Amino acid sequence: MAIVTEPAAAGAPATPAVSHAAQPETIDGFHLVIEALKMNGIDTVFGLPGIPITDLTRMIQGAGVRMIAFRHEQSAGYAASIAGFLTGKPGICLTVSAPGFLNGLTALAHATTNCFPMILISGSSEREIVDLQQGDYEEMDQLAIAKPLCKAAFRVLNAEDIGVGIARAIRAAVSGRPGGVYLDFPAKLFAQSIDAAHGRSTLIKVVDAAPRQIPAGEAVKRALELLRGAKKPLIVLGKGAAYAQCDADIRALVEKTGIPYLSMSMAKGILPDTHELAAGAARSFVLPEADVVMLVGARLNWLLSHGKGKTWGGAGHKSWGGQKFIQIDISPQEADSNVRIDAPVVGDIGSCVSALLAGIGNGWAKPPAGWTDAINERKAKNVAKMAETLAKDPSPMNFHSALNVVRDIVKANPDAMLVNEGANALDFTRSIVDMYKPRKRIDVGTWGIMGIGMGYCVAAAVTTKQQVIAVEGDSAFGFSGMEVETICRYDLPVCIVVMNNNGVYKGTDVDPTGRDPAPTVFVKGARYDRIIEAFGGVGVNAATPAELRRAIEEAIRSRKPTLINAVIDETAGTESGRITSLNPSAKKK
Ligand SMILES: Cc1ncc(C[n+]2csc(CCOP(=O)(O)OP(=O)(O)O)c2C)c(N)n1
Ligand SMILES: [Mg+2]
Repeated sequence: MAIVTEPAAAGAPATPAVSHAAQPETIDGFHLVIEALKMNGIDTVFGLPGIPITDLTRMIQGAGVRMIAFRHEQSAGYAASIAGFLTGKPGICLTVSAPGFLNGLTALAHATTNCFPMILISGSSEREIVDLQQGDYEEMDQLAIAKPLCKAAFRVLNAEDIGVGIARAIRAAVSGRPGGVYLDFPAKLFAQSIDAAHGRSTLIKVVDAAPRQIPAGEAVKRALELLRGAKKPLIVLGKGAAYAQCDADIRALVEKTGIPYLSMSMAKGILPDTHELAAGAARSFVLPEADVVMLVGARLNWLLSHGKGKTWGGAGHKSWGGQKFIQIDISPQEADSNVRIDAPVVGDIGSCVSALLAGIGNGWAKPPAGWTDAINERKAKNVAKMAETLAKDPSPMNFHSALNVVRDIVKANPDAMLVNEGANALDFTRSIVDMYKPRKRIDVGTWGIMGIGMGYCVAAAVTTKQQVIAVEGDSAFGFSGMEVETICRYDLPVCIVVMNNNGVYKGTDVDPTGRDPAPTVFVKGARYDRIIEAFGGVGVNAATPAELRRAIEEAIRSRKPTLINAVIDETAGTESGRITSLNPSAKKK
């Protein structure tokens, strides 16, 4: 006998219209969402509860999926974005309507810009009220707002469509060039009850979510011909190469061809920074000198001076330096974005690199010794100069003497995750601290964004289970500092080193009128270490490299949440770190 089930009102259980038979098993939107996520291998959700998703966060936890609750959605979003980068699965961030959604949106845009797979799932208010602009609780047309900031955006209105919505979101996030996806779940969706067997039959386990994209044979041949003719070849590894998780093949590509390589910040460690073909210490020599440059998952954006100008040996600030480029990228639209790409190789990086390796075979002629010798000479000189600087022990401690400690500790703990943000605190760490393994360094990314710090720490600890070391500018830390409570609450092995130079770039500015503190300076001698003590973590004030070393080593030994206030000379930094020239006012000076 057929039993008709009325659609449930929000929050109310479904009522059978015929009562003299056993009630059919029903399933609601909450559970369909959770089952769809679990079915697709989602084991962690980052978010912050509130209407209409409070019960969802509880049920997620009850269903055995890890629900990591933050103090601010932006941190939850950054955590999801970097979890996506580290695992290749979409990182999930769950937020409440309007303000919570907006707080998560920066991270969604960041994920899209950085090509990290992430899904922002947000509860939203009632469509019929929102669309008539009748002033609902947290009213906002979230789908429309999210659209320009993500790769795809979907709204699900019916419980039967939850499976399709989640499947589409997963595919959009991880296939092709990964990115951020927005999924809008209006409050009513969660309470809809439908027949359980039917509901479950609508869920989709996504098959081959990120299909391989094989490059065309002629594209590979064209690239190899160009590379074969090069006298001064160079490989540039970007974070796309790290994301691809084809580390052994990338290493083989470098070693079989003998071509020196540069690693972009988050590509450091795909091959160890100490590898004989690492050219990072001679960057300003190899970029203008190279004749053929092979970009592997690296875009010619501002971080590579758009592939032109003085950095590349061009006569003027926008002129082409004369290099020929091979670009391996999953997006066919990436080539020619800034300069001519002579040999685009379009496909997923794993497939492209293995196709190149097949074409290279054995016995590839190494680049002329003149090229590699000249690089090695520059490297030796710069490494010696750096060693001299690092050996100094000034008082107060400066970035170099503090980071020399971090450098040793990362060398001794190559599996540790390194989170890094700030200006000087970022640039000096990137150049001083060598990385030895892939996907260990995570930082401000394409935008040079402040605020990723604590969210990244949480995600790195949760997804990798490794020790996390965060090197944070004191300004950078402030953007997400409240999440030290989250780190303590989940008892994560995170050691935060706040490079405290009393401000943004430096702590020395003054208000010319003498009224207020200058916009770049903070409370002098602040004790960031005391913040973590409020939540039961370990706080240490370190004024010397020896104190800093002892504190980090103890944090690693104990795996306790630790915050070290590293007292740095407030005069040591420079305006904007390495990118002073991007400041219009600094340029005029
Ligand atoms: C979201 C965001 N807001 C502002 C900035 C501008 N900004 C760049 S670096 C920086 C802070 C630099 O100071 P700090 O973290 O203390 O590093 P330091 O140079 O002092 O080591 C700021 C505010 C940014 N990059 N991102
Ligand atoms: Mg600072």
